[in-house]
Amino acid sequence: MNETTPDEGQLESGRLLFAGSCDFIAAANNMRVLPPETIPEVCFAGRSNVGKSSLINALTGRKTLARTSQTPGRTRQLIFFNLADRLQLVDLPGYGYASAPKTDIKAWTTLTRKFLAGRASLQRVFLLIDSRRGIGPADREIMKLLDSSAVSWAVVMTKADKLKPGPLESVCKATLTSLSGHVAAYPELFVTSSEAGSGIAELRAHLAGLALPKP
Ligand SMILES: Nc1nc2c(ncn2[C@@H]2O[C@H](COP(=O)(O)OP(=O)(O)OP(=O)(O)O)[C@@H](O)[C@H]2O)c(=O)[nH]1
Ligand SMILES: [Mg+2]
Repeated sequence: MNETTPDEGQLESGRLLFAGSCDFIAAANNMRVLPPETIPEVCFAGRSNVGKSSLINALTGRKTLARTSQTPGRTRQLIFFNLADRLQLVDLPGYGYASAPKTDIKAWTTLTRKFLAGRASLQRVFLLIDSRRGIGPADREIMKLLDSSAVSWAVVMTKADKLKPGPLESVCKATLTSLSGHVAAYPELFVTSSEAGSGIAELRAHLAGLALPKP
């Protein structure tokens, strides 16, 4: 399976980045109230309930930093977290929640589109895909949006603990195949479980490569 495999030094850099301070900075529901673009940023996008907030909690090792929920559509704003003034993590509202009012979907698309297109500090978008579902129609729409926004993006498979190794490998293969036509897509997958902790150290290592160096 085409998974990222960082070396010991990169793993250690990732560990150190996330061992430092992590602070909630801002919650924004429009472009006028976004925090300043002072340090590199990465954001987490994906369907409602895919596990964006849980992933941020697993990365930061803080169980209740980002609010998670059984109810899809919990995160309705762009939530900014600052890691030791080296990297900002942005938790985006989920899309594709079937019973969300049309106006909500439109508001999400408008705000997210603006954010993705106009945020100079944004280094990478992580598109989360539920391992049990694979890429769906709503994800394909977002992939198109990401391609047109000129920001590089990578896929993170979530909830890997829910599948046995064989089916997990199949869904990862199919996902990688779908990525091949997207030039701005990182050609490897991050396969994670926020519940079991798998793949989290590898993703931290990758994020450390996008962060400002340790002072
Ligand atoms: N088994 C398992 N469950 C997970 C994992 N990650 C998240 N979940 C569960 O999935 C549900 C949704 O998780 P959230 O992190 O709130 O999802 P979200 O993408 O932030 O959702 P919205 O904010 O609504 O867009 C919760 O019940 C989590 O406990 C995982 O790795 N394994
Ligand atoms: Mg959330």
